[in-house]
Amino acid sequence: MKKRDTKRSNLPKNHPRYESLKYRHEIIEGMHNLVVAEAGLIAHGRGECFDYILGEKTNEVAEKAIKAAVAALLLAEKPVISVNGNTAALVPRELVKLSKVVNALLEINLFYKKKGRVKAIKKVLEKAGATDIRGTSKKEMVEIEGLESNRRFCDSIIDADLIMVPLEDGDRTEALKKIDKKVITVDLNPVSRTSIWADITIVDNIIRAIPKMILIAEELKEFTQEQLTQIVAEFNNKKNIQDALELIKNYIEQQKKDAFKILNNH
Ligand code: PTJ
Repeated sequence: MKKRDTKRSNLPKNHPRYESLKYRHEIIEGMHNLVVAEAGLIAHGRGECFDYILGEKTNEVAEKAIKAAVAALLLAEKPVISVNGNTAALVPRELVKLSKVVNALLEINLFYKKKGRVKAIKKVLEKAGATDIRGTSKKEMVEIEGLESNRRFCDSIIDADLIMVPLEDGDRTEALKKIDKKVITVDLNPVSRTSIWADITIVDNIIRAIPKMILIAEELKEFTQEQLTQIVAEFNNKKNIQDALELIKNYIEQQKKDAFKILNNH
């Protein structure tokens, strides 16, 4: 039987889509190591599609949300960053760094239950430098009311005032809002249920958003509580989601024009 090609170094660095191939590779490897759920590959593909129609860059709309999210994390008393398979495979070191800069706990919380997954993700986070990882012991867990999925089991999330839930599947943000939690998400789909329900929606790729959040956090750490409160108060999530949709519309219009120029010259 042919051996699986596991080396990221086998990807041609001069390939025009090297970055995208690199992250696909991380997701596929993550699936082989139990970190990523099989459905995580499909979720990644959906993310790639939205990223494409956003121009594959962090735009000014995302930057506004990132600033508000970091300010909210710095203001929170008990912030928690929820970690799933895709985020652990794509940005493990960055998640750990962000949790340290904003003083948030990391909690593993999975939609797809499978023996060995929590252990595999814990290992990845520990390798990335995490020392205090929540959500690893079923005995410590409580259930969030009104939630049917495996995400209902949580540890420090139940006591948190603010939870960051990147790449979510919908139901949980709604359930968290019903128990008065503040929610931040990173989701390339501006109209997913999570995006609509969250208090702060960062419409950006997690691979760009988390490093940017770390940079902004280093800067905002020096701000006073009043200054941070003002940043959060001035942010309007509804307007930001509308602006993200407007950017997508404009990008597609431009792509249409560019494609027609080529097609008309065929
Ligand atoms: O590890 P688990 O078991 O907790 O499962 C994780 C996944 C992601 C499989 C699970 O939460 C899921 O099925 O999510 P959905 O319903 O596919 O939603 C994920 C959302 O994240 C979608 O709106 C995607 O567009 C978006 N997304 C995917 N990749 C990225 C992304 N957003 C930001 N950055 C990405 N790289």
